[in-house]
Amino acid sequence: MIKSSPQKRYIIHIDMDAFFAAVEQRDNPQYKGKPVVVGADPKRGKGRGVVSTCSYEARKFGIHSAMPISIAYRKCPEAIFLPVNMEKYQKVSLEIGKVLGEFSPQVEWVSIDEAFLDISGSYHLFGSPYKTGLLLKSRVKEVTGLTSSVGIAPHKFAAKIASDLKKPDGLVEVTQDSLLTFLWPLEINRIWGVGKKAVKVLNESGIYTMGDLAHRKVEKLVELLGKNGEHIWQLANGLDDREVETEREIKSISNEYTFQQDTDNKEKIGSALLSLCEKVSQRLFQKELKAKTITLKIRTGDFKTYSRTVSISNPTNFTDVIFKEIQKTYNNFQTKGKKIRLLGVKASNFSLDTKQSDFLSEKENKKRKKIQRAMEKIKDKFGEDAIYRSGSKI
Ligand code: TTP
Ligand code: MG
Repeated sequence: MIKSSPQKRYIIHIDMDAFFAAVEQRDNPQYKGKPVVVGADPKRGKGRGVVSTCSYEARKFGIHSAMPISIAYRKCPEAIFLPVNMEKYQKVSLEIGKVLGEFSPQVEWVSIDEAFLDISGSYHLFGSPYKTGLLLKSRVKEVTGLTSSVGIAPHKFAAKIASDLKKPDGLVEVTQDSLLTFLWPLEINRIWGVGKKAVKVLNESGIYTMGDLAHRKVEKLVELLGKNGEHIWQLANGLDDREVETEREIKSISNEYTFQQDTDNKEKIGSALLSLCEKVSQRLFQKELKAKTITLKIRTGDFKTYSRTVSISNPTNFTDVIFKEIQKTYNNFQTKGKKIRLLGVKASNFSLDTKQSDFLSEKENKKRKKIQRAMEKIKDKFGEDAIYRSGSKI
């Protein structure tokens, strides 16, 4: 069923350009205009781990996020290789958050460097949706010294695609009238939920673009892709009524990780749990929330799913506190010799974080640095793909 169109909305999606690398170039002007790679230590091409991101100058050499660092080194040995300084990027992200708040009270963070804003009720203060986008970009530049790319559209799906089209420093507006002309020539892999497998299935049925998809019967899509088929058919037809969810409306924050192969390797399980806790903590921090309840989800190789919930006395958004609870819970879980297929960490039962500044107190900084170092070691050992869950496609 096609859902009825919601009332006229203007949604902005903003995504920072080459975020970690751009922050490093800003703080080290001698790196400006040069290939900069942020990620694992390349150790003259023999390092393990992956590229977190790289500057646009480095992208010209074929380097990209999640690429093994050894390959990145081979592609451009003269590049400037830098370690990930997550604390610094989180701080910048917080500054960006403040700027976004000037433009709308409805802001939803998707990851450390991207967010949606519903400007339907506020764009008139800035002239028009397009002018709002322009002003937003220039305020972000003014406050952080960084460039961003912005998409403006009647819904989240098109706004996210639009922000990506003219990177870096892009601004693309899609109006309700131009929505389908905008979407239909685009390839189907831009749709959330359409991964490599689905692309193959669709291609085999002669579906390559969103237009191809939109013109098929919805029943055909359901036949090919199951329930998700209906959702992507709606997106391709320009229908998306998902709201921009502000912090207070979010009931829980969770991240999951599926192992490439089911495992009972304690170190791999430990590193996945730590990374999941780090991501959940990062998102809590970003949304200025603290959680009172933490849930561990475990799926074993036989597809049975278990969840274990713990309450914590002092609401938190600190990685180490969450990780300690999760570790304890995992250790109490009886695997009965079964291997683990998936792990998930969920934080819920929120209270607003009123003491955000505590986060940056010296003591906490030291603690987080320690954790960060532990994570870097794990990344070095198993490769970042073992613990990084990207995929913020929408
Ligand atoms: P992205 O927005 O995907 O990438 P980007 O900002 O570096 O570049 P672009 O201009 O294309 O948007 O991710 C934001 C940050 O998240 C990125 O700077 C580093 C981090 N990240 C990883 O650590 N690993 C990854 O695989 C990806 C994709 C991102
Ligand atoms: Mg980005």
